[in-house]
Amino acid sequence: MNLSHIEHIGIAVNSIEEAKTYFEDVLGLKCYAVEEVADQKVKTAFFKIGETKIELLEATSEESPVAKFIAKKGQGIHHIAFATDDVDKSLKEAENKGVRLIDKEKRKGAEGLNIGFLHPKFTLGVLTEFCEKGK
Ligand code: CMX
Repeated sequence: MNLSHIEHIGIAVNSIEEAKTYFEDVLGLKCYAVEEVADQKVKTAFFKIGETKIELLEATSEESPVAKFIAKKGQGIHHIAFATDDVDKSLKEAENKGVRLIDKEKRKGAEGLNIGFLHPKFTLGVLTEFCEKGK
């Protein structure tokens, strides 16, 4: 599988406004974008460090996967996203190796990226995402 780097780490938070102060005031990172992804029922905030981003995730509805995650586990690391040159191909490869897919094919995520998720029950409990630059 042609993965190049960790594209981002998603962190579920109760409030982006409150969480931002830790990343900005303590770690000295700069929030460069805030975006709502209606399809995923989340608001996101992005910070960059090297090639990797931190994506803060705040639920916009009680039905959001992030709201359910926080209700069960509290705030914390929600998913890890790997950069690939072809999300559909990476999903197919994972499926062929016995991993259950959440997404059968790529869809649009934050920042115009194409994304696809693997089921955490098949990835050692770590929700895993593939990302590629939007085509
Ligand atoms: N990491 C690890 N495990 C997770 C998880 C996560 N982020 N989210 C849910 N789970 C686990 C739950 O703890 C639960 O485990 P148990 O059965 O042992 O209790 C199990 O998965 C089922 O969880 P659930 O709360 O009943 O939720 P669903 O089955 O309805 O959905 C999942 C789970 C992973 C399929 C769903 O959250 C999903 O489709 N996630 C992908 C999309 C997403 O998370 N979008 C938000 C981010 C979008 C973005 O980055 O832009």
